Amino acid sequence: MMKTIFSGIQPSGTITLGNYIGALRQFVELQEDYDCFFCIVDEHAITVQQDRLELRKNIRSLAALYVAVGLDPSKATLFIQSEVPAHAQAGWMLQCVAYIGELERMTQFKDKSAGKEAVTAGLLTYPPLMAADILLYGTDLVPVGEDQKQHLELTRDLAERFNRKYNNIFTIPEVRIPKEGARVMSLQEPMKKMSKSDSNQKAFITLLDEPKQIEKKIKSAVTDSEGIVKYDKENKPGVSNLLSIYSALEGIPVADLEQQFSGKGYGDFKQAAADVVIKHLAPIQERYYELIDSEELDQILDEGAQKARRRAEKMVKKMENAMGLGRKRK
Ligand code: ATP
Ligand code: LTN
Repeated sequence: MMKTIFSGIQPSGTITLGNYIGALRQFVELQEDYDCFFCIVDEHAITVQQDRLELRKNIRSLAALYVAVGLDPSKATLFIQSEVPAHAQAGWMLQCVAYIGELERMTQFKDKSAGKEAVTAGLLTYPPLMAADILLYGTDLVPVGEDQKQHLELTRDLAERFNRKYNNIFTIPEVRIPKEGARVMSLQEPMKKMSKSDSNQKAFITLLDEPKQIEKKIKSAVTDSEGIVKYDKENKPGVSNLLSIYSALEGIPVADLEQQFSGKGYGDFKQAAADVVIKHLAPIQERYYELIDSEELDQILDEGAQKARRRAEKMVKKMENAMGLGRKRK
């Protein structure tokens, strides 16, 4: 039987080149060989305050981008998390399996709650909901960027704990992290990951940025004063990040790029990197604008939700049964 893949992206802004290289691009390859579920995790997005109109816009925009980068609804199931109630139901049951201590140790929780006066309970219980997303589909493999590794380990722990305490119903999922570009860094603070919710717009490139914006952002990317195009993550994080982006998009090894740009300054290098990014995003953007207001997109999401619901409801029943919720049914 075909193995199952699940992954999700938050509609917390327009997705970045980091999300694309670290996650989305892998999805497109994987749909050929796996039974894939790709979700727009809007319930995860509301763990921090969102503007309702913005959120609605970002959900639709992410759906259009899923299709625009090449995900094919006849091969992969594309859907919105909140349209499949099983996620919230299973999320609650897994919250009752998770321990507060292990949730407090999650680095994403620590980062996102640092310095905040009011932190929602949802931000803390985000990982059991993520575990629910994954476990509901009997997922074998979860393709994500490196930052999600810790959440995947917790998902495995929760699945094993549930299997031990209640009934052996969950498949233990494996994580899949890309070799190249697993961690695209901020253009402004290259020691930090590129994030779509960064307050500095110049720190990230979104998939919908116009060529002029892309050029401007890459030209103002923080580098160093050495003037040598060389990969050295410790001492030259900015240049190394641009090299990684270039290499990941073009499939050219970093060593070849170093050679190609030896003796050239950062100006030439940055121009070439900007051209590569613009070239890769152009066809995606063209397809995006065809889809964004189309009925086709609604149809894809309706069908995706229906398929996901059918599959996820079965697992919710098994979970309820294992835990003794409700009444016994034949
Ligand atoms: P936010 O800034 O709202 O926390 P995010 O940009 O970190 O969001 P997510 O929606 O949390 O993005 O992540 C979607 C996918 O993209 C995940 O698989 C994640 O690992 C991957 N990803 C996110 N940022 C990067 C990055 N800088 N480099 C590589 N992969 C990334
Ligand atoms: N936590 C992830 C988004 C996410 C996810 C998932 C990824 C939610 N549910 C299930 C993979 C599988 C993030 O912040 N990138």
